[in-house]
Amino acid sequence: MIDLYAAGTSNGMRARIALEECGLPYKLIPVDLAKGENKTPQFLAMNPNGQIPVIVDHEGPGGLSVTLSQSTAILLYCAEKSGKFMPKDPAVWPAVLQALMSASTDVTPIFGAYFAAARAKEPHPPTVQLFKDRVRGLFQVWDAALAKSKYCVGDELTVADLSLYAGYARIKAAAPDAVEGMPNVARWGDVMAARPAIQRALKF
Ligand SMILES: N[C@@H](CCC(=O)N[C@@H](CS)C(=O)NCC(=O)O)C(=O)O
Repeated sequence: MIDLYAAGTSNGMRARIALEECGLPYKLIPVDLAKGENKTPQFLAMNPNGQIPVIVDHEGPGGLSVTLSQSTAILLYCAEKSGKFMPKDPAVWPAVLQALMSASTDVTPIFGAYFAAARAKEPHPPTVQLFKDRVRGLFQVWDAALAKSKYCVGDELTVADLSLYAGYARIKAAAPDAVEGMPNVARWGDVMAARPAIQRALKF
């Protein structure tokens, strides 16, 4: 059994999507960020950065317990443990890695910056617009890629799709205009949203 400490943010969703899609048994332990539950001594012992998501796999490699933070590390850990969502053809792996990192390290943090700027006590409109334009720019590139393939990389659903969908779902809910007018992204988003595991994962 795996314990998942998370909240309904894009990083929290990424970890939960990974567990659900990989079919790994887990228990969700909700963490209330507004109440500072991520800064308690118990939580900091698991992740000194005081951030969700964190998993504790009581049956990790060699039967030992593993504590892991970083949503993309959790995603890759689950994929490796279950043998799912890694490309069958090793020649495709570099493209999947590139797509995965764009989804995890471009989309989510830039959206996080946009969200923080937009919700600041005294928002600075040009800064808010700058980050929103950056999010749009990233998704315009995804829209062009998804015009040519069913999933992020070819016809096979991989860890890259799971990562990108976590960011996309959050952006679509919180700032829909950042991703509107992109028909191929919308088509891919509908395919992902129809997956029962994704639907379970997004219910925080
Ligand atoms: N790179 C990390 C980022 C984790 C992160 O930023 N978590 C946020 C929620 S999305 C958090 O816990 N924020 C609370 C805080 O930093 O105090 C990951 O991918 O997991």
